[in-house]
Amino acid sequence: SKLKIYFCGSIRAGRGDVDLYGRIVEMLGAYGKVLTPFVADKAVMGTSPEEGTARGDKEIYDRDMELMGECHAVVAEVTQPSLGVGYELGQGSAMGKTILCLYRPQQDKLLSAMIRGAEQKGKFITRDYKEEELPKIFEEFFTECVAIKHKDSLD
Ligand code: 6IA
Repeated sequence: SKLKIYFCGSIRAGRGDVDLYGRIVEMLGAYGKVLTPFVADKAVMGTSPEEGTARGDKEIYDRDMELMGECHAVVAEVTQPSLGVGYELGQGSAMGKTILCLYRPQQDKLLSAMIRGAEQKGKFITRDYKEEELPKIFEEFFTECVAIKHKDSLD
């Protein structure tokens, strides 16, 4: 079976990074199955009335928590602060998931201490990055942190 990856990115908190999410999801595809492709779907704005009715919030929450329970690894782009992403990271951490947070340093801003301060070697990692560094960061994360724990899930 294939490694299952839960990708987190801002939806209702703002879609400014959605194109980047798309490139990340594509890169993650080399390591496993991304359970949350909708995070990178440009058609999903999170704010349109149709999205509010087509799928109730409780349904979204229940489904996402089920997927979180199933995954082997969590990757989150945390530059655009999002309540949903912060919540997912807290839940994933409580479930013992191996987590990588990706942050693009911004002038006059600091990443939440509840993310940066959650650091646990090999288990909850935050990386400051530039996009061109992502292939190396993913290679390290999946070989050094995830593969060791989920040898049998890797192809
Ligand atoms: O608070 P935010 O909306 O920024 O939270 C974003 C995070 O919550 C993402 O990482 C998602 O995993 C999750 N999330 C938030 N909204 C949705 C959602 N909306 N569907 C699935 N996961 C969500 C409806 C889209 C639907 C019409 C296809």
